[in-house]
Amino acid sequence: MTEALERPVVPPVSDADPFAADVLLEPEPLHRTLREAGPVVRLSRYDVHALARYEHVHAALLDWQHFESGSGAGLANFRHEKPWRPPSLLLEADPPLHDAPCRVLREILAPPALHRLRAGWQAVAEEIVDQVLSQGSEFDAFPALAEAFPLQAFPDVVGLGPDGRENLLPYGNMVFNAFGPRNGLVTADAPRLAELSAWVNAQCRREALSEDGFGAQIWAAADRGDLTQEQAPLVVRSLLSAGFDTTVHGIAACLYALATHPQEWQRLRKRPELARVAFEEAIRWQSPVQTFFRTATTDVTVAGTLIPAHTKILMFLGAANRDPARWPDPDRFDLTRDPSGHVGFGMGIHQCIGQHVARLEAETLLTALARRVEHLELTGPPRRHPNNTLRSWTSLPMRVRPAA
Ligand code: OVM
Repeated sequence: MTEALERPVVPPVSDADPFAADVLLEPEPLHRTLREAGPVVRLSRYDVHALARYEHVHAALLDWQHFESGSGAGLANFRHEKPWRPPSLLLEADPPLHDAPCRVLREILAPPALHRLRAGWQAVAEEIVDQVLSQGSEFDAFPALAEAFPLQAFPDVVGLGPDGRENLLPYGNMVFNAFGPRNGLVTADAPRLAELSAWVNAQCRREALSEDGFGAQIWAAADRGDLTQEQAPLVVRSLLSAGFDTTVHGIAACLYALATHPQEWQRLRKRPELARVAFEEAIRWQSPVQTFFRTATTDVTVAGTLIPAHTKILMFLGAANRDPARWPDPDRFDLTRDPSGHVGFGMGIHQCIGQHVARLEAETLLTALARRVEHLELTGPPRRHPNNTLRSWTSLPMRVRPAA
C-alpha cells in the first residue's frame, strides 16, 4: 500500500455529502463520481479521505497495520472523542486486543457449528412462507419475510429471553446510524438511545441468556479463560448489534433483486442450489453495509496519493462492489457471474464473522420460497429507509403466483 514516493500527489477534493438523505437513498451517482475522480478523494465536508475503487478498498481493508479500526469504524475519532458506547472488541479494535474475541466468536459461528441449525431453520422458513402464502398472493415482503425470518430464527440461537425482542432492529438501526456524522438520523435516534442500550446491555449478562445458545458459549469461553469476564458481555453485544439489521436488509436485497429479475428467479427455481449465489450476488449488488471508516496510522500513499497520518478514511464498499474495473457489467444482478471477492462482508481481519449465519438464513428462506412460488413481482415502488451505513428498506410490496 505504501510506496516510498518522493512527491506524493494531493487528492482531488469533493464537497459531496455521502450521508445526505438523497445520497443515502440513491448512492450510485456519487459512487461513480468518486471512483472516476481518482484513487483517493478528500471529502472536505468531513475532512476525511475516501476510497471508492475496488482495488484500493480491497487493499486497504487487508492492510490493518496502516488502516486501523481501533480509532473507531465511524466518523468519530476515538482518540479525540468519547465513543457513544464502549467500543466493539471486534469491529473497533486492532490486534492484539481484537485477537481473542475474534478467535472465540469465529469458532462459535463457524460452518460446522452452524450445521445443527439447518433443519430447524428450514422448518422456520417453511412455516413463515406457508403462513404468508395462506393469506393471499399480495403482501409486503419486507415485514412478512425479510424481517420475520431473522427475528424468528436467530434470537433463540443466541439464547435471548422472550421479552423485548422488538428492540433488536431499532437498536441495530441506531448502531449503524452512529457510524456516520451527527445528522438528523442520529438526532432522531437520540430519544431511545438510553432505553435501547440498557435493554441490550441487560441481555448480554450471563443470567439473561439461555444455557445452550451462542451467548452462553461466549460466557463459557470466559470461564475457560479464553476471554476476560469483562470482554464476554461485549462480544455478546456484537451479536446483538450486527446480527439482525444486516441479515434483514441482506435478505431484503435478495428479494428485491429476484422480484425485479424474473429470469433470475426462474434460474433459481430450476436450480435451488443457486440460492447461495443469489444471496452473494445480492450482497455485491446492493451492499447492505455501504461504508466503514478506517484511520491512517501513519502517512500512507494509495496509488501515489498521500493520506496524512491520523485522518479518517471512508471505505465505500458499495462503490467497490460495482467498480467496472473489477466487475463486468457491474450494475447487473446476474446469477451466472462469480460474485466471490466482493467486499460486502468486508475483507481481511475484520471480514464479517457472522457471514456463515447470514448465508444459512438466506439460503433456507430462499429455498423455501423457490419451492412454493412460481413467479414474484413488485406491485408498487419499494421503499427504502435512510440509514447512515445500511442500505435499508421499509417496504417491498409484492405479488406472487404460488407453484402448482
Ligand atoms: C459490533 C458491530 C456493530 C455493528 C456492525 C458490526 C458489521 C459490528 O458491535 O461488533 O460489523
